[in-house]
Amino acid sequence: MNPVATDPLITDPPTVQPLTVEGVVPYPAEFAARYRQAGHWIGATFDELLREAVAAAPNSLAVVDGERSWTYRDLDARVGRLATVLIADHGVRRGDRVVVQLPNIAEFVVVVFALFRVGAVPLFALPAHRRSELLHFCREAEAVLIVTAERIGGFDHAALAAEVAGLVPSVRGVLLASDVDPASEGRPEAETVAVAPGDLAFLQLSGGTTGTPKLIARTHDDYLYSVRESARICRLHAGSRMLVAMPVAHNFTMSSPGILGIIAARGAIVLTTDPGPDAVLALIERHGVTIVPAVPPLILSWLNAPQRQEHDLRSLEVVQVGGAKLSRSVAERIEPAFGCRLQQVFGMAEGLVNYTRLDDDIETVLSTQGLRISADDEVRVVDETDRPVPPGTPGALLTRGPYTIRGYFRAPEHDARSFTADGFYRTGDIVVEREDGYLTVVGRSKDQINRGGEKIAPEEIENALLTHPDVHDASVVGISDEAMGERVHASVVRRARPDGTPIPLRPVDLRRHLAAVGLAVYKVPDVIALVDELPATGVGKVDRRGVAAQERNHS
Ligand code: AMP
Ligand code: DBH
Repeated sequence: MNPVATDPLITDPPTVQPLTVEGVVPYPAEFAARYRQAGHWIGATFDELLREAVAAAPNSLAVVDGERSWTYRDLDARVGRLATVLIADHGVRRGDRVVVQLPNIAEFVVVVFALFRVGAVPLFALPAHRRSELLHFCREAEAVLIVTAERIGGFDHAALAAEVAGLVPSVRGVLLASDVDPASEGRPEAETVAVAPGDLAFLQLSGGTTGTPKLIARTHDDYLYSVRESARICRLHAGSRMLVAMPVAHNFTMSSPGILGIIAARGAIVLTTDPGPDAVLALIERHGVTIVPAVPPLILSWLNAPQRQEHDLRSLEVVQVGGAKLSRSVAERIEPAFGCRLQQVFGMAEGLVNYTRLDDDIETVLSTQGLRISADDEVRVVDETDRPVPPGTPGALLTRGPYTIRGYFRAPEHDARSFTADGFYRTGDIVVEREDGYLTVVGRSKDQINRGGEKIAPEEIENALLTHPDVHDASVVGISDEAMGERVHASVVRRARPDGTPIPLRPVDLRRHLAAVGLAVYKVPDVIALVDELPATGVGKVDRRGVAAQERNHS
């Protein structure tokens, strides 16, 4: 035997075996091989992404939050210290799930990258989530830790996290943002384990269409591919500065190209907890922001702010709008108002992301939601029987590809409905595809409300309303709204007394009830109407379109 080949110092290091987390639906082996061969999956991890940025640009600005600004070196030091704390003080191990509920503060970046370094798996909760959602996330994911801020927007998240931790046996503790950077200077760094590129990197949320929100498991390999390509498509560079005014944990602001794309480009992330025009316009000017992602209601509020004229916004290169359909009339105002390019972004946490390109003609930018990232994104536009429709004809969008999941986390029954037998995700969006592959979103077939980019499953709210003892029946629909696109409208039938008269119950009682059961703030209906009966379909199921039509006739 050749002694050289067995010398451990000169043989290839053993490749790290992926860690199996039960309930993650893998890509079929032949597809994984194809995506590797094509160079999409390069076998890297998010910790490596940060370490490369630190090595290449240690003194470049990485994160700005209020008066705090950190270089890549600063960020890396904080990540290292927190990784030690996570391992040594909280017993966090590779593969462990950790619920992260933080506002747009610098600690978010530290926490997420420290978890990546440890090989643990952040689950991205939104600040608006409450007990109902946090309980569900912790139970579904068997989380070991909750990371949150003491207060967000006046709400006591520390108390909520402590309550949830007390109710879910897997949760061993709560880490508060104020303890994220302990004075542990000089403490020896705990040893981190190797992480495989095929490992589960994090759990993202789906807007969902059922009673409980679904979790989306993404790997380092697949997500990094979408991040790198997004950074290229959006022309990020070392001088890019992204203002994050929407919730930073949203899939859009994480990856399209998001804060991860910024790190790939060695640019800077500017965070704000105030998405109002005063704060946003001042920050763009002060920090020379080049790119800003927004949902349509946000962009509208910035467009309509008279003080826009008073700010020097010339640093802006691109305003990205996505998450919900941007109306043409608003789209037309963006380039003149901000003096930069508009980019429409149509994406989903499940995978597929489409962008209008920065050199597209203005008509394409105004009238479409863009083109897929990758030539290997398979896009099918089909009729009710899953047969392809010709270009230019509306149809349901199905997709499969190198960064689109093959199934939700631990939801096999749901997967049977949300995926085709050959692994295409049923997006629930009705689109028109142009000959050249550009998509325009024209409607929706899924039972979901898109409230200014926040996705809501009517069934979840109906179930919450039905837990009130005086509610006999409830139906929730989206009604169209100028600013938000859609608002949440609930019709509620009260229980009757034995003499047939309804039990007194006011909308305000129901709002209180929904807050008490711990429903996320944005899911509480904008309108609650007390009605005598719900319109029924032939088979006795509530006719959602009927309720929406009734409502339109009233307003
Ligand atoms: P989710 O699956 O919860 O990540 O939400 C993704 C969904 O948001 C998509 O399937 C669309 O319904 C919607 N969406 C995202 N971006 C756009 C856009 N630019 N225009 C219209 N709808 C969008
Ligand atoms: O709405 C979304 O989920 C979304 C929008 C734009 C998204 O996930 C994305 C870009 O990546």
